[in-house]
Amino acid sequence: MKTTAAFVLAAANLVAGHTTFQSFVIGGKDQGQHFAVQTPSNGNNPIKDVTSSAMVCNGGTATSDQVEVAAGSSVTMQWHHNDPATTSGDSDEPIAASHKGPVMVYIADAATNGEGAVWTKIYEDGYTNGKWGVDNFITNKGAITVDLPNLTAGDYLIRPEMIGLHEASTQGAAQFYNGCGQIKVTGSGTASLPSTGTDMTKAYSATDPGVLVNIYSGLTSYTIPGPAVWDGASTDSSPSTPTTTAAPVSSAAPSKTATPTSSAVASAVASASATPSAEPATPTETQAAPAPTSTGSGSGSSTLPETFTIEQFISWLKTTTGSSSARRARRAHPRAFQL
Ligand SMILES: [Cu+2]
Repeated sequence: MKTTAAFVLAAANLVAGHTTFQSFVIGGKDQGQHFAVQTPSNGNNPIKDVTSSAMVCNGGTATSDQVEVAAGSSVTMQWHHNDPATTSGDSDEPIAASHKGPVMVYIADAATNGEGAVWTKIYEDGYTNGKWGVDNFITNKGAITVDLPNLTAGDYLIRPEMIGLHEASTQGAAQFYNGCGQIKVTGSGTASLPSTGTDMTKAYSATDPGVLVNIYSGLTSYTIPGPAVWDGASTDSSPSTPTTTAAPVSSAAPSKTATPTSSAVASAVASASATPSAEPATPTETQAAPAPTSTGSGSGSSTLPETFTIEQFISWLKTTTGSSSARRARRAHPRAFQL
């Protein structure tokens, strides 16, 4: 397969549907790519080890730029499949639709650098009436909008996160995506974050019911992992109580209007240098999807021979793309085409 590897990897790059947090939208205005948004260290690839230090800010490094937001106002965090965004003709923008799972947002005092038990959950959207947080995220074109608590003025890190559960019936295969943004909260808010929060390297376990879960078996409810959403007032958060969302959860419907007037404060512009790359190679694909015949390797259409010409490869790719079963297989198994 020496001669084919490059082609297969190229094809895998087209279908690996990951995502990253890339910009703030304040008052309807995009503040610029990676302005006050830390650039992840590993492109758009997911984290699979829930104890990884990348669970804090996706390996990003703090920069001195911030966006200003008024306490109690709404903040929108924009994600894209590729980094930098390739929005036109990218069917996996902002994330592959196979990546069903919850969307959550945490906040911490910026002085902590996000390290330790310092994070407070302020938003979550799990699984409500058959819709996942990620489904709503796709409907909103990759925008996650939250109303900030009435926080005391100061510097904070805000950390949106989502989990791709499409392979999560295998332990260690859930895909975690997070990113950290740097905000300066203004105004005369009075709510201080709870003194003890959540350590993001200990927030989840690989066996949490919301992390090790088969989403293809007629799920009727889903337990969002991590702490409960803070009520915005109490000084004590409850870091160990996960929320089950059969019923709608608080602020599950993101509002789209950012009414407060807020301006971006520029002291530096973060560089957007992360290059998307293929997900690390995994030799086995164990997820049982609803369509048992979907193997991802062109079932229902032509098979690619061991060696082939570019023309053969292109025509194979066309038959594969045109086959609905193969397309479904790709959606359900985005890594099935990778080596
Ligand atoms: Cu992905």
